[in-house]
Amino acid sequence: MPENMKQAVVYQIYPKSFSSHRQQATGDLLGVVDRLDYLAWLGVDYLWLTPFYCSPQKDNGYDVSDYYRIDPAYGSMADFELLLAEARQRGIGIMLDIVVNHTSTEHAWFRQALKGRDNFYRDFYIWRDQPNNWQSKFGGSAWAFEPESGQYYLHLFDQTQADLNWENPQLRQAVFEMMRFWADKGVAGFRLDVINLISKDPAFSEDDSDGRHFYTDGPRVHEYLQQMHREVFAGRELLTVGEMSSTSLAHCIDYSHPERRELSMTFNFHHLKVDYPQGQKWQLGRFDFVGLKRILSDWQQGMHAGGGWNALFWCNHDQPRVVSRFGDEGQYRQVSAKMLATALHGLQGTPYLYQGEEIAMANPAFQHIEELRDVESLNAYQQLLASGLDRAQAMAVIRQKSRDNSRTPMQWDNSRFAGFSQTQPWLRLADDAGHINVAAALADPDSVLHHYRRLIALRKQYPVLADGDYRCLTPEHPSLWVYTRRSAAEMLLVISHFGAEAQSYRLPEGVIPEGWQAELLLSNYPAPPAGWQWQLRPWHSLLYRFYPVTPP
Ligand code: TEU
Repeated sequence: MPENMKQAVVYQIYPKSFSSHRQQATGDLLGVVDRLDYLAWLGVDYLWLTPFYCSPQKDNGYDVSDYYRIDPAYGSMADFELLLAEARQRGIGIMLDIVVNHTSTEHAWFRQALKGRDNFYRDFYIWRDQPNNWQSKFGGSAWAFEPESGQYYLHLFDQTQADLNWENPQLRQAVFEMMRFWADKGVAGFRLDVINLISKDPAFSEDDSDGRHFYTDGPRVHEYLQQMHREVFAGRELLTVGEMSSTSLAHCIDYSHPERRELSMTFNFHHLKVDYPQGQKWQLGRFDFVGLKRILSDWQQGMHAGGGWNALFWCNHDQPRVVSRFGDEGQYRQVSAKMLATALHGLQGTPYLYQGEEIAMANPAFQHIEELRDVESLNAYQQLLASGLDRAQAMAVIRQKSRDNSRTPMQWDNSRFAGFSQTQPWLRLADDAGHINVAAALADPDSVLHHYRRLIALRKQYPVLADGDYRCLTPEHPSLWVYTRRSAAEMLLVISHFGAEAQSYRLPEGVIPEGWQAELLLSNYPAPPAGWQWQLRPWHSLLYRFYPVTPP
C-alpha cells in the first residue's frame, strides 16, 4: 500500500465524458493528457479512469471484450503510455478500473465457452441447467438461456455481461496475469468493480429476495482477494479500492485491514441509499438527513475502531450529482456545494472526487427518455411504464435517479460544446455549461473549485485529517451535522448546515480541550464573529482547527 494513502485524494475520470482531444463525440485518453496541468493544479494524487478497454459499450465499458487492448475510440496503447508518463511527471498516479466479476459476452473466453460443454473456457463462466430466482441488478432474471447447449449462464448485470466463475483456479490465474500486465506498465493502483460479488454460494440457494444474500460478500471472497494480493499486489506500491455492493461494515474492515492483505480501502453505498424509499431506487424520494449522518457516523467509528479504511465519496458515474441530491442546485448552488465538500473531506478516509463535482455540476434535468443512453435507466423506464406510471411520471423518476445525471460531458468553458469537443457529444450537455465551467471557476477565487483545492491542500497539511477520531455532536438534529476529529495534538470541528433556513448553534461545554486555541481554516461565508455560538446562514459550513498553546 502506498505511503501517501492517508493524505491522498483521488479524482475520478469518466473518459467518455471528460475531454475529446480528437474533437469527437466521445472523450479519449489524449483528452485526459490535455487536462493534466489542471488536475495537478487542483492537487489530486491519483486519477481513477473508468474502463477504456475494448468493449461493445453496452454498459459503457463495464462489458470488457479484451482486457489487454484499448478501445480505439479512446486511443492507443501509446496514448496510454504517454498518459502514464505525463501524469507521473506531475506526481500523479493512474488507477485502472478492473472489471472481473464478469466479461462481455463478446470476450474471447465467452466465445470459446459457447463452443460446447467440453471447451476449456466453458468453466470460466457459470452455467446451470435451470435458472433460480436471482435477479439482475439491471432488471429481470439474472439467467440467460443459451440455446446451443440448452443451459443458462449467470449475469448479475446486463445479459451481455456474463459472470465469471471464480471457483475455477485457471480463471483466477488468467485474471491475475492480466492485472500484472497493467501493474508492470506502471499503473499506480486499481479500482475493482463489484469485487465483493465474485464468490457465489455454490448451492445457488434462493430466498424470497433477489438472491443478493447468496453472492454478496460470498463464502470465498476474502480468500480470493488474499490470493490476488499475493499474486498481484505484493511487492508493489499499489492503491487498491474495492467497490462493494450491499456490503457490511464487518466485511469492509476485513477487506481493508492492512494485516489481512486484501485491499487498501473500500467503497460502500449505504449512505447513498438514504433517498431510496423503502430501499427502492426507482422511486422519487426526499433524502433522510438524520439517516445520512447515522450511516456515515457508524462507518467512521466502525472503520476507525476496526482498523479498516474508508473511501469517501458523494459522487461517481453511477450516482446523481450531489448538489442536486443533498444540496441546493438553485439559489444556493455554490455555498451548498462547498458545504458538502467540506463535510465529506473532513472525514477519515481517502476522498474521491468525481469529474465536475469540483465545479458544482448539477443533474441536467433530462426531459425526454430519448436523451438518455444508460442501459440501467432505459430498462428502469420500461419497468416503470409497465408498473402503471405514465410517461411524465416515469420521466420524473429517471430525471432524479438516472446514472446519466453524472455522465454528461465535463464543462470546461463557455464554447459551443463546453470545451469538451467541437462535435455534438454522445450524451447531451447540461444547459448551464455557459456559466458553470472550469474556466469561469478558475477565474473566480471564491468558486467551489478553489474551495476544493484548499480542502485537498489541508489534507496534506494537517495529520489530524488522516488520524483523528470522529465524534458526531448532533446525531438527531434535523439540519445540522457537527462533528469533531480528534488526535492527541489537534482537533477539527466541522459544522455543516443542510438547509436554507436561519439556524443557531452553540457548541456544548467541554468540547474544546482546556487551553487550546482555535483557527478558522475554511468557510463558505465571510468569517463569523469570534465565539462558540453561531447564527448560521443558508448551507453554512465552518471548519475550525484547535491546537494546544504549548504542544503536548
Ligand atoms: O456498479 C455496481 C453497481 O451495482 C451499482 O453502482 C449500480 O450501477 C447501481 O447500484 C444500480 O442501481 C459497477 C459500475 O460502477 C457500474 O458502472 C457498472 O454498470 C456495474 O458495476 C457493472 O459492471
